[in-house]
Amino acid sequence: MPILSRIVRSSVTFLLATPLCAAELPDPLATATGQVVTSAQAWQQQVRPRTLQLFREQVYGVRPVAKPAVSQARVVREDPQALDGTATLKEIEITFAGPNGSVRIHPVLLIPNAAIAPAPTFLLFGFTKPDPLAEPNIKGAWPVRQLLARGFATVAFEVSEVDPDRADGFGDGVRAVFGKQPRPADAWGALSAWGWAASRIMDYLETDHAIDATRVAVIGHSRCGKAALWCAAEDQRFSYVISNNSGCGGAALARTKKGERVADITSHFPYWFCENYQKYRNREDDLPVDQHQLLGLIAPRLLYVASATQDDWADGRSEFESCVRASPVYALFAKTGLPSTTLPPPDQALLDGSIGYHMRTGPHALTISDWQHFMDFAAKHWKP
Ligand code: GTR
Repeated sequence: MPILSRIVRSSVTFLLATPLCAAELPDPLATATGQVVTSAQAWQQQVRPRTLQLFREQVYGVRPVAKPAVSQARVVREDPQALDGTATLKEIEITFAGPNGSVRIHPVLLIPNAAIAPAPTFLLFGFTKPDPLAEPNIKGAWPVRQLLARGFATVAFEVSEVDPDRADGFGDGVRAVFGKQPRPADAWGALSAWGWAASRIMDYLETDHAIDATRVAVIGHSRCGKAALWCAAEDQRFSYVISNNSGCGGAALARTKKGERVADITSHFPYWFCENYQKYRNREDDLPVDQHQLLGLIAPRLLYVASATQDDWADGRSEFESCVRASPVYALFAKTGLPSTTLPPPDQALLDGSIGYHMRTGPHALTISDWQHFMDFAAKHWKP
């Protein structure tokens, strides 16, 4: 887009965004006919299925298969004395077989040896091969020792093992195993494929007696934060979802956000979404849904959205606004979503509602300090 129109557009967006009038966004409580529901049951029956379907058809794509008939998980390596004897490490191999072949992924699970009961677990969508011995790095930290010390188990997988994170990756991943050619305009994108694989890891966790499958969180940073949100919208077994700096196509509002827009993300990363999403380039107002409704699909479960002060591309203010706009769904379940409608000062976490939030000082990254808040939120709300 020419620079001038970009500037004009973003200043208009800014004016609209402060304050934002509720009528400009789809109502997360409205049915197809515009009727606003007033009970959790009515929302579950009349709003949730339709909202989910709209996100499938227009944004992330429709999954061709739920749980595959042939999906095998086995522990290929076990070390009961990992990390100086503090943890049991299990390397798991999961094979997905479909009409066009098969794909294998290798998640790594660590369980605290000090646990006396099945452990609550953080499942990380990883950019790289999971390595519990690596120093947590700035792109997608996995602070294994800190998690274990607080009694959490943790499992990580590399998203590219599921479906390669590149434009021409369709033929090499799980989407090719189950996909048909030509691909329909609502065929699933890579974000959905990654989330689908996390659900298959959940299938395994449900069989592991060391894990409390009622307390499994999915967490991802940036593109993986988008994938984690969509994963938990599709699969309600996850009781907690964490989106770190997920921005466009994640926690931030498509209509009013600054920084990255639908036109940007679908030019650089078209394969993350279904093809239909491209219809909304420079036409976000025509989207039948917006991202606060994605957050609403997590209700009444725990949700944490984290932003960063220097991450203008993701737009932390918009991520916060989205949490505010999702909160009426939590209210239907007699829960407080976000406990405040005012953006908190940097580094001050809002932990009292069922939606947690903080804006960390610094750049686009997943850091140990982000994780501390996510663990604090779990310790506060995640009761056995
Ligand atoms: C950016 C992209 C964002 C975000 C990020 C990442 O370039 O525009 O939407 O997902 O990459 O995943 O690192």
